[in-house]
Amino acid sequence: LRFKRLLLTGAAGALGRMLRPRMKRYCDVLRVSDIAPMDPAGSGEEVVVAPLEDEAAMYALLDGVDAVLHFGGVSIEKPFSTVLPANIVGAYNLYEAARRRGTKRIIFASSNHVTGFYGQGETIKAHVVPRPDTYYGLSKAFGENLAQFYFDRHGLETVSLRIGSCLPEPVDRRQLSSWLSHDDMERLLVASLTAPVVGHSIVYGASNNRTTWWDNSQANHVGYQPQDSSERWRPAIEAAQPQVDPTRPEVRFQGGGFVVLGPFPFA
Ligand code: 15L
Repeated sequence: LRFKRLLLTGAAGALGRMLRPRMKRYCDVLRVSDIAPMDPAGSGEEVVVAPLEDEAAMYALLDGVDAVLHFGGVSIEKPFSTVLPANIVGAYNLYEAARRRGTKRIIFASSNHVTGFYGQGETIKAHVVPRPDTYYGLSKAFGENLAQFYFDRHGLETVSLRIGSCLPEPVDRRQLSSWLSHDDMERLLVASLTAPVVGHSIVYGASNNRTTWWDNSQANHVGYQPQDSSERWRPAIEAAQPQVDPTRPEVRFQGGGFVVLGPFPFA
């Protein structure tokens, strides 16, 4: 697997910083962008400061790019006025620039918070009706719809990744189900970049955990095969965190603590 140039947006973020050295291995040039400070360019890297809400900057950013890993934008719940320019206007600017530049494929860092109001007792497939749990989750649902529209209208392909909890290791009970290891994140990106035909596909980004809420059978063609599992952390997590009241919203719903965040807390 070798691309001429990949673009990684959100390179200063937690996942961007983890992915930058990993994804460099799959391309001649890795272009990285953010609005926050980034490490200087190493060999085979290009570092570009580009606000997602700046249409001209995004058009310049997409020049010569084979595929995009879109990890830029707001990654947690914020007021709608903060989410709007970064995640909604920004996603539009990215797709419009990619269309005009002829970019072939975008891997979109979506989130499990698109479906955060499904219950932790349910197992859902990617094609269920979205039930966003936050303005943040709503903006990711918009990004997925945008991806579908740009595929249907323009043939620009996307794999939308409904990422669970991508951390070095799981740290709470919820993450025993939602955890995605860093190595599995890399496997997910490689599969998403290399699957011959994806159209617009949606894949939940979780490791091969024993407990899961997500059934990826509608995305078998992407070829993602997770290798890691949260199971070895279960005894320590369950001992340290006694079972909490199952009627509490953060325990009832897949979105966990997100469902009670923000300006209009769940009542
Ligand atoms: C997300 O979408 C967030 O970006 C991340 O910070 C985690 O909180 C994750 O979801 C999660 O649900 O654990």
